[in-house]
Amino acid sequence: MIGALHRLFRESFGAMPELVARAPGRVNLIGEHTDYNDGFVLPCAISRQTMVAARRRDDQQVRIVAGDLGGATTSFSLAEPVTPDSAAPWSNYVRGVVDGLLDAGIDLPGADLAIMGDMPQGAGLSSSAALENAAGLGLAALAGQPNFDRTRLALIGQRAEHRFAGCQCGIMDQLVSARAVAGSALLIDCRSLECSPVPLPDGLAVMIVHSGIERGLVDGEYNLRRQQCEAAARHFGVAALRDLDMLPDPGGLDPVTYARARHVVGENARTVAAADALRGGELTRLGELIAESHAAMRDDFAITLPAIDGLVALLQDAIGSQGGARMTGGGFGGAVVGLLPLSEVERIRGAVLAGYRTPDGQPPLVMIEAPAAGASLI
Ligand code: GAF
Repeated sequence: MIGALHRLFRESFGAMPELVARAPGRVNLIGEHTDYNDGFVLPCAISRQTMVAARRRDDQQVRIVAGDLGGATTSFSLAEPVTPDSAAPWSNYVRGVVDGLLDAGIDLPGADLAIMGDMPQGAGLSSSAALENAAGLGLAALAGQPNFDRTRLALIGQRAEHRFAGCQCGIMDQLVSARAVAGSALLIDCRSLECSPVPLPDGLAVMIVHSGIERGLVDGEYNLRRQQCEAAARHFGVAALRDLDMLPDPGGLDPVTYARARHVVGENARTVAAADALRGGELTRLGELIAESHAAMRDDFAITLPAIDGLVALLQDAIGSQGGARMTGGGFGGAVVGLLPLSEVERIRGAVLAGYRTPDGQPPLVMIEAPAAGASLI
């Protein structure tokens, strides 16, 4: 990919880039919709990633070319306030990061940027967080800060989502893409932002199956879930649902909002327990927790779809008691994750390819992942 990226940069801007930054996508093993409730998540970074090649300019222009979008281009000036552009929505992640870096007092030069990645679109594997982090790190490096603090980088990416993309997301995607450790999942306390690597046991495979149902236009549902969780926290008199170890009686809370809270309170406990099970190599326990997580996302949080439930059931049946499967990510499409013995990969891949078809009738994309490292300059 790096050769193609260099070529794109040279053809677009007539010179070689000064540097290339990369940031990975992620798959969340467990801990869904807990991050914006100040809770726990257990994602790992994946080998699929986004790269941004960058070169300083002498003026205040920022020019961007997107290799994955047929060479689409856009530009803006640092001399004026940076704003979202509805004509090039793909560029809003970069615009938002530029605005965040400027707001943080980073003295950004003008820049030429070329973007390229190998993330499947609409799979819910955080291609936007990967783009934010790669662009942010590349720009910070151009401004003389190649070791820019990774937590700060993640917070700037999250700010870009909130202000430039309209998604009131939590911090999980940006933080794991910025701070992941190769070979490990990351147990993140989304209140303190403490990240504890949890090494994956030898012989455990992470399988990702893209349902082919693209996540799209679902920010409204996502933001609604967040509002419901915040309403539940207010009702129970806590700062965030993280503060509840046990679910209280509803006390007049409507059943839908109560069910949302039940998912989050249970999911926080499941996530901490799953990190322990992973550390201990207890695949059966891990599988049970992951199955409970999926059931709660389906029944209490209402973010799965019948076709996704069917794919998860297929994978769970094929895996049996040594591991488990669930939908991963924000919901309403995207990917399913399975944890299973490495020795069973080919049999289980075969079962998935034989038993599931995407909405356009194709066998699904199946990826076997080893946890990758967080954002870096290359
Ligand atoms: C999306 C969001 F961006 C994350 O912050 C997280 O809330 C996730 O959905 C659900 O766990 O990926």
